[in-house]
Amino acid sequence: MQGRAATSLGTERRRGSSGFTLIEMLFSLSLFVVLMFSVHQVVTQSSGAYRATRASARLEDKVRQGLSRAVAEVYRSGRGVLNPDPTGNFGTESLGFQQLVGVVDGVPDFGVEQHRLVLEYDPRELDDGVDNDGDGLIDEGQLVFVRYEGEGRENRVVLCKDVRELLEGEIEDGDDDNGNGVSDERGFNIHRIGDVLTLRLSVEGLDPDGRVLTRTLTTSVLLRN
Ligand SMILES: [Ca+2]
Ligand SMILES: [Ca+2]
Ligand SMILES: [Ca+2]
Ligand SMILES: [Ca+2]
Repeated sequence: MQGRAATSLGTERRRGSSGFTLIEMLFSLSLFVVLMFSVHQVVTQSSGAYRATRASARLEDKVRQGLSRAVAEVYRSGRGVLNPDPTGNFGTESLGFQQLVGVVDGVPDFGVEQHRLVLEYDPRELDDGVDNDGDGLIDEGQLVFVRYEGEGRENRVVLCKDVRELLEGEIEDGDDDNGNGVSDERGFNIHRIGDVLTLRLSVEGLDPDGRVLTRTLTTSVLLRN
């Protein structure tokens, strides 16, 4: 009895001096490690989700801005000054046009200056199915506005980069794979039905894991006659 009492008193003294027994400390430590690991996982997952959301939002901004800039140039055009007239099954990715400069006796005056919206391959990219410039995108293009085409004062403005080679959901097979009424359309396409000019744009980017994201936007403009 005396021995057990001495042992018991010794345990109490060890607990009293350190606050915890060795087993309690090990248990606390392992619990702490598990908790920290869980917190780290949650933080990593939420920052990954945050970066993915940011990448998606940037791409949506990009396609919206690109298409808005194209519309801002073409909305002052008229049905009779489109070259080529983008009707039929295919529309066009290169549209020449004139812009309204005034109205004479109730008749729109489109002037003589020629402008163009055109989808070109990125200058560092070739049409070869390979990512030549190593940015993770294959055969990507850029949407260009050519002001005063063919004149000495001609100037070119890139309205949107990283344009998809073909519009989202489309493959080059002569058919309308994505069901939008136009066949084999490029990543930028203009198509006319009656007085309505429809512009379509698909852009690409990479998510934080390097996967290709695509965003597509379509808008329509009512043409003047
Ligand atoms: Ca590329
Ligand atoms: Ca290429
Ligand atoms: Ca289509
Ligand atoms: Ca097709």
